[in-house]
Amino acid sequence: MKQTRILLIGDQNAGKTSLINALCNESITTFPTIYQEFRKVQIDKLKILIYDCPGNPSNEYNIQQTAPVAAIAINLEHQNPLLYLEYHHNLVKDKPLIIFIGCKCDKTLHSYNSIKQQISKILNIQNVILLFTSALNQKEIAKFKEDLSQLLYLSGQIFDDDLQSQHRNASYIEEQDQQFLNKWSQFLNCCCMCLKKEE
Ligand SMILES: Nc1nc2c(ncn2[C@@H]2O[C@H](COP(=O)(O)OP(=O)(O)O)[C@@H](O)[C@H]2O)c(=O)[nH]1
Ligand SMILES: [Mg+2]
Repeated sequence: MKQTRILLIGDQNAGKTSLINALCNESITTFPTIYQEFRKVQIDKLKILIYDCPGNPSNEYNIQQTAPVAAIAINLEHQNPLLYLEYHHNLVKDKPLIIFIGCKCDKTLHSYNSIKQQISKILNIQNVILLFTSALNQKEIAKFKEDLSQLLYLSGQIFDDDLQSQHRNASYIEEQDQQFLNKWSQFLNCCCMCLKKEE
């Protein structure tokens, strides 16, 4: 088994959590992410740990994660989806691999090439790695999985799972914390739902 870690950031509502849900065969989400969550995605023999970040960076938003890969989600539904691109890129520009993910491609008027060119121009980088996908389209998700795992293998940013077991304690504590936080976030989501109903 091989594994890697991805820090997933980008504007609130870009479709980050829905994309992870789709990768895990879960339904798309309608609630904002409150706390940085730690999710596991399996693509064949590659285990990917994805840090799903809330849209607005706060104290809880830990950018200094051990993830060697950063993914910046772009909301293709927006007329100007690259408004905060520079800001997000600045947060992760030290990562060895940065990829851009155009989310909600089922709902866009932007073309792949024009988004790629704009990213290149705004950030002044030559080799922009851009993937388009839609959490609503199974075909798109299957293609995304294939492209993502190929990209990760090619980049060399993957590691033997044995390495992970040497740090079993650290990883175990992290996962326990995560389970606790996930419960909290579910609880808070329920509260939000109740408040909405009362309004
Ligand atoms: N049409 C369409 N809507 C999506 C897609 N992904 C997410 N959404 C919707 O966009 C909104 C924000 O999604 P969410 O995953 O919470 O975004 P996040 O804040 O980046 O985690 C939700 O209302 C989702 O239902 C997609 O691929 N296509
Ligand atoms: Mg979210």
